[in-house]
Amino acid sequence: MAKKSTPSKAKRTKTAAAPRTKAAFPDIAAVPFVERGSRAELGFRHYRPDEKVEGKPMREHLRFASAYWHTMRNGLADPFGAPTALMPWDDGTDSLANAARRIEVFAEFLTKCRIDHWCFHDRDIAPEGATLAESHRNLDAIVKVAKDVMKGAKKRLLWGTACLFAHPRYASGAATSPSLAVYAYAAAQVKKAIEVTHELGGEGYVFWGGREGYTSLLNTDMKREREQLARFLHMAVDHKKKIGFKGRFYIEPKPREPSVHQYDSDAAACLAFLREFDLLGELSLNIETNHATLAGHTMEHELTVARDAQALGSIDANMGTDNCGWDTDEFPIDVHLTTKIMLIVLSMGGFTSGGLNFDAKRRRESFEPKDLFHAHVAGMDAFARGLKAAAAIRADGRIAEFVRQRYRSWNTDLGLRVRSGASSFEELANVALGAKEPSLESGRQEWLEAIVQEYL
Ligand code: XUL
Ligand code: CO
Repeated sequence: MAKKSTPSKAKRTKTAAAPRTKAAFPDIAAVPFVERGSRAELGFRHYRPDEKVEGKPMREHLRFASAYWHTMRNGLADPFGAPTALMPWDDGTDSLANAARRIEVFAEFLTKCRIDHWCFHDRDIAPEGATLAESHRNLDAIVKVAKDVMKGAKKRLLWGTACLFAHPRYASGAATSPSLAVYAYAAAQVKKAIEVTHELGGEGYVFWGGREGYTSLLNTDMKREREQLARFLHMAVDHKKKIGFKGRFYIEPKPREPSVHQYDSDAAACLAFLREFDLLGELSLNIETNHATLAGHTMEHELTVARDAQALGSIDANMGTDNCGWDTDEFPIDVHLTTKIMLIVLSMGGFTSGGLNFDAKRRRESFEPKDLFHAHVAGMDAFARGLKAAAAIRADGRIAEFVRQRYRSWNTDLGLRVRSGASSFEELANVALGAKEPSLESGRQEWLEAIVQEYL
């Protein structure tokens, strides 16, 4: 799928010209707050940034971010057809002036859409040069612009990352490439991406293993590749400490696409990898809904696995089409889904450095600039509703109480002895032999689901 920018060698200028100031969305003002049932075309029905839920403003619970790669660089091409997105501010070149202009447009979008954070890949904000050194220079020039513009707009960087998947050099992987030259190139790119994320005040840095996997085991030494990847991450951690970057590192699980199998296939596989290579204290997980679905899990399963390991760092908020099997990156508009997500986020006491990044794109048919607003507003309202519903379910308390009661036998002396490791098979066998047949209690799933329904 064509969700990433591909490097092209179009017209290029050497310097980032001063950005033009003309509005890119002249007909759109800051999205207003309207009442539920209002016929206003654009407006938040549910999201109220300053309204408190469980004592904290919604904006601090939700920490929304927009993804630069989708909002600014996704032309909405698909494997069968050309881009459709109208981007009147973009002159279609790979010039630095055009790249600088896009940053300004993005800040205008974030401001009008009331989104506090952003996320980027290095190659989406600045064009790849003819050499690595030139790519670094391009990135520096645009980071300078972004630092100024985002400071002026009061927008914070949720996380940065490096694009290690679009360029042909990474066809066989980056940190898991069979070629040491490619590995070194990837290290240089990630080193730089961490540095500019630090420069931009980033609160995190994401490792998504775009091509860190395999298509055939006939040509792949999986053991070696996983060890290479672990070394790569250790060096990244060392570099982070060396430069004093305090942001959190995240791994983003995904089972396949583009590879047939990717090493970071799901939350459990990532946690096992981090434990195996002694990285668990250094990296948390960035869980994406559509990746959970591709892994054959629900989003709440993936979030629960991460949370229970104290490793739930951030969320890429989107959803997929159930019966399609592709990473369709749709905006999350399912309130049942957002409620379950927010139940888990609230249960761990909220995000710290993480947030809800809309790693999502409009459908190819929704090609007008205004559709960018509709898409984000729909996602934000869905999460505002999910947050309120989750808080109401917690205040109701029946579900939590049911779960507590379901495990009550574990609070007896015997239960505590088992949990603390003080019991044995002998003791349990004696208990079971001296007792009646254990009784079974209903799991009441449908009743619990009905309670959730009450709050949607
Ligand atoms: C790909 C994906 C990426 C990561 C960042 O499916 O989700 O955009 O979020 O590289
Ligand atoms: Co993602």
